[in-house]
Amino acid sequence: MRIHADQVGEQNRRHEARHREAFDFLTARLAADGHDVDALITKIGALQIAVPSWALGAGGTRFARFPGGGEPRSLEEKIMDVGLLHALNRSSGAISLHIPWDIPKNASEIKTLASELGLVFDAVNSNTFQDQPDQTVSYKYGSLAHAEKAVRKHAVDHNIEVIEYGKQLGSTALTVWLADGSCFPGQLNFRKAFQRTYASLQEIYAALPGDWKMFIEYKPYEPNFYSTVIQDWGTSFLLANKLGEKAYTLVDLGHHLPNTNIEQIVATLMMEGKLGGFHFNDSKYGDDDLTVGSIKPYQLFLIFSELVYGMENPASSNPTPAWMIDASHNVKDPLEDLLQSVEAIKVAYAQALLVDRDELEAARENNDTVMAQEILQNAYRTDVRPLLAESRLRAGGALDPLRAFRALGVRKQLIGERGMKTVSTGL
Ligand SMILES: [Mn+2]
Repeated sequence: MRIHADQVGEQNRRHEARHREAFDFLTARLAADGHDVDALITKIGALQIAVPSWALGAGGTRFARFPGGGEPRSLEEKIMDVGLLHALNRSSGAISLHIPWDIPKNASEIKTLASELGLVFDAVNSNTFQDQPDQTVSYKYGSLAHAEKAVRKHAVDHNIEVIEYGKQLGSTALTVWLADGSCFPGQLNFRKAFQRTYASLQEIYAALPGDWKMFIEYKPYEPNFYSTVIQDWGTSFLLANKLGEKAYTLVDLGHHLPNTNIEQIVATLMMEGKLGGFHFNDSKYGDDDLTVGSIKPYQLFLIFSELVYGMENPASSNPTPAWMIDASHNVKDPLEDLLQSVEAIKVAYAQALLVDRDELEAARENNDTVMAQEILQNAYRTDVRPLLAESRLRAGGALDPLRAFRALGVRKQLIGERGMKTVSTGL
């Protein structure tokens, strides 16, 4: 199924009067505070967040999985689903593939379909955390860090194969996340595990095309519960620095121990020009992969405040990070969940754009703690949703993507086309 412009227009007419009232009210306030509202809307509209190919079906836990019906059965259908999101919010214009779950069998057809829907291919993701049915070696005790050279080589070759698939589709980045680590004290020689990982990554790095980046994702625990080889941003940063200028750290919001100050990590990585990728989700306890902004929206705002500062004051080699959602949907409709996540990301971004940087710096230089907090929270407490709606309207999207999704009966149609019992590849 596809959503057409006239369907979106029809939905928008129902909400237009209400939107206009809210937008005019906010515009007057922001303009009085010295903001260029059109410039804000342009920036908000330009932020595109990639959707991972594994997030389009129901996610499971190790206890159970409860699919909701109409899940995409193929890579083509996954791309169609991202196309539906993008038609509604005009902000999900990229898809991030996971190999081998989503191997493009006919790259040129896949590329054509994506471009018809206004989508590009974001970073490609390798998988060395599970054994594939035909695999001759096992990742049970690691992949790039494995004690046996044959296993390391298999994992290196897989990553190089992923790069080849990415090249066919026009991706320009490889994300490497390793489950490598140990479950029990004494199991692993930390130094050897690091050195093997570094050597394996060097081989993969050597296969990167000139215009590609490598994103190194860290995680403190799970599936290994005692140690993880790339456990934190410092280890990822160390590897990225040793590898070279095409290697960057990737921050996944769920990959931190409770109460870690993620915004400070972001600030440091951006200062060094080494923040390459970003995975959005939210969590209460661990890597819960919940809807972005559902648990800690203020933390998300503080992180975006540092991201905006970093982008406005770039290090010489600083790229704009690749934005991606990395979430799992156990009880929600995956597409509705993704619409909510994109909205939460853009709300935090828009609020961060409202921070008066000059006033904030003045307050900091004067040790005016009270005013520094006021400035941040004034921005955070602004209801910026009319700005997001206006940016969607100007881009041909829906004023209210979630309500349009329901009013258009998207899930019902998908179930009609694909059936109740379909299962999407992924986690
Ligand atoms: Mn991730």
